[in-house]
Amino acid sequence: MAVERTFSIIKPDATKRNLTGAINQKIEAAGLRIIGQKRIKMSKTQAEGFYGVHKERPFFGSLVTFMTSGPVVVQVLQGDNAVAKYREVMGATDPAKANAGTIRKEFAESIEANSVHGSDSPENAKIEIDFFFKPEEIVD
Ligand code: 3AN
Repeated sequence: MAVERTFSIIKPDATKRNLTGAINQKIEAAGLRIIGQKRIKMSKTQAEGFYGVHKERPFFGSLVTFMTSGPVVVQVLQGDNAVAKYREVMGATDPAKANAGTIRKEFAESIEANSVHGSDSPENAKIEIDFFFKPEEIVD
């Protein structure tokens, strides 16, 4: 299997409840290595840029407000099949539909405040990593 990188965000609902460590434990237990990590307050411009594909969706404004409402932890994860593997570890977007043991099933509050983001393809992972990280901030 190919070693890949994916981009992760631990969202404000999770940092607020001190869940960074518990989420990192699930990530590492799945065999994914955290090779870049920083805690930031996302600006409105960053959130609007990052979620640009959802610009026309009815929840866009609310999503931007939520993502800028508190600290987030942005991460680069590396491992075999990292993109698909992390999406499995996260669980479905809607926590009510997420499988047992997933981050969203255990921790998410709602479809919006769903604790984590993970890239949906290797191509988007590269774009998202480049959006938030300088090369020297990633150490594998
Ligand atoms: P995922 O994060 O599982 O890839 P996307 O890319 O469809 O899901 O959605 C991006 C983010 O937008 C979600 N993580 C969630 O916070 C928010 N979101 C998605 N669908 C809804 C919805 N129906 N209502 C409110 N927020 C939503």
